Amino acid sequence: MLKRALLRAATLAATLLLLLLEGTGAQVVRDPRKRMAAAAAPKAPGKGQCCDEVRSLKVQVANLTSLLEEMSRRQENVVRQMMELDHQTRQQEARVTEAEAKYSEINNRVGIMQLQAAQAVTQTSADAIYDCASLYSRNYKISGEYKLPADEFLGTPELEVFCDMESNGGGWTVIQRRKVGLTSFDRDWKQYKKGFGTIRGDFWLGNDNIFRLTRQPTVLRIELEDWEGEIRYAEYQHFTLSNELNSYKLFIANYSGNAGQDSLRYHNNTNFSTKNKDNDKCVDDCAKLRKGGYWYNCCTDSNLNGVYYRYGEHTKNTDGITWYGWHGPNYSLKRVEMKIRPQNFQP
Ligand SMILES: *[C@@H]1O[C@H](CO)[C@@H](O)[C@H](O)[C@H]1NC(C)=O
Ligand SMILES: *[C@@H]1O[C@H](CO)[C@@H](O)[C@H](O)[C@H]1NC(C)=O
Ligand SMILES: *[C@@H]1O[C@H](CO)[C@@H](O)[C@H](O)[C@H]1NC(C)=O
Ligand SMILES: *[C@@H]1O[C@H](CO)[C@@H](O)[C@H](O)[C@H]1NC(C)=O
Ligand SMILES: *[C@@H]1O[C@H](CO)[C@@H](O)[C@H](O)[C@H]1NC(C)=O
Ligand SMILES: [Ca+2]
Repeated sequence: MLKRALLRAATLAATLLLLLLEGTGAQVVRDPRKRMAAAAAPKAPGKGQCCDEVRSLKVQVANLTSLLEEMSRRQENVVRQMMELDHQTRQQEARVTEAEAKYSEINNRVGIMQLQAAQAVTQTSADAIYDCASLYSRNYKISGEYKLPADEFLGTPELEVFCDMESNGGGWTVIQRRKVGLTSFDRDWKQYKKGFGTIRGDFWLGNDNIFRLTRQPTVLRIELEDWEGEIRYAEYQHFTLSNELNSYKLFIANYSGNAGQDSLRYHNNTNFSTKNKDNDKCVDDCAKLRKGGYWYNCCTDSNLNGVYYRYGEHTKNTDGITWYGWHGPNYSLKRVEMKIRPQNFQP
């Protein structure tokens, strides 16, 4: 683009030069007598023709000069834009490098923690680790990914979990997270039973695992964030699931928080439903309507395993990640985390 502009400017300059020559020297050579006559007699007929030509040439020269000026202005603009782009690219590169450095630092920290946790487990097998709260009480106080050991007595395998060791005293085992929005939560019974997703991103820990973790008296904390960046929470001093035979029925009690009207209460004492298992209390098939697995009643006062809608799309549907008590039935939240810890936990 720049090259073409320069080429055009050069062509114009050449044209200009030609025109100037034609307008002055060329004319003198062409008809010297006429010129002399014109000088001698001002009213001679040749003079008007000559001056018209000169005037027209002057106009053309003026036009071309302004064109040239315009061209060089544009060229300057292009150069400035290119410099600006270059600057932006360098800034972006710096930001990516910074993010990468942070990511690998966090990765390292978590890696060390995992190693230490594993060692701690093998060294003191008498003192079992049940959850993030037991890790916290052994001084693992950095949030991240941990491995809970297999429980030989229950016959449960080892379990990867994400521990939130910071929020409200720490010791939380995260059982659900929505924040990236690329993992579908419209899954079947078996997948909700086992769990799915990635422990650092969006996931459901699995109904069997949640059941296993809530056999001791357990607190549930739900953190919600909207697209304006505001954060609210709902906490239940008591939270349990039934086992699979009893359809993972939900039991919650003693709500507190600032997320408006308690929007999980409506789902209390309700069986879990998925798209291939309608256990709700409705003639409708709530799991299919709301596109998630949840303790559907008829159907929802909250739908934390609903469809992830991004900003701009987040107010248009009723199957999103909703919490009616805060933003109503048509507002899909930006981030949700559900986390649990024992009632007797001491920060
Ligand atoms: C010079 O520009 C003016 C207006 O921009 C236009 O009317 C005129 O025809 C141009 N003259 C020549 C010789 O290009
Ligand atoms: C919940 O599931 C259990 C068995 O899994 C069943 O006996 C009970 O009727 C169900 N409750 C409702 C409300 O569907
Ligand atoms: C849930 O139901 C039980 C009774 O089964 C009740 O004791 C409890 O208070 C209810 N929870 C809420 C939050 O209303
Ligand atoms: C709810 O809180 C009250 C008062 O603190 C307590 O008496 C009751 O046992 C709690 N209920 C449950 C199910 O934890
Ligand atoms: C929610 O969206 C549905 C359509 O998707 C619309 O019929 C309903 O009026 C909306 N409700 C509110 C409260 O905006
Ligand atoms: Ca139904």
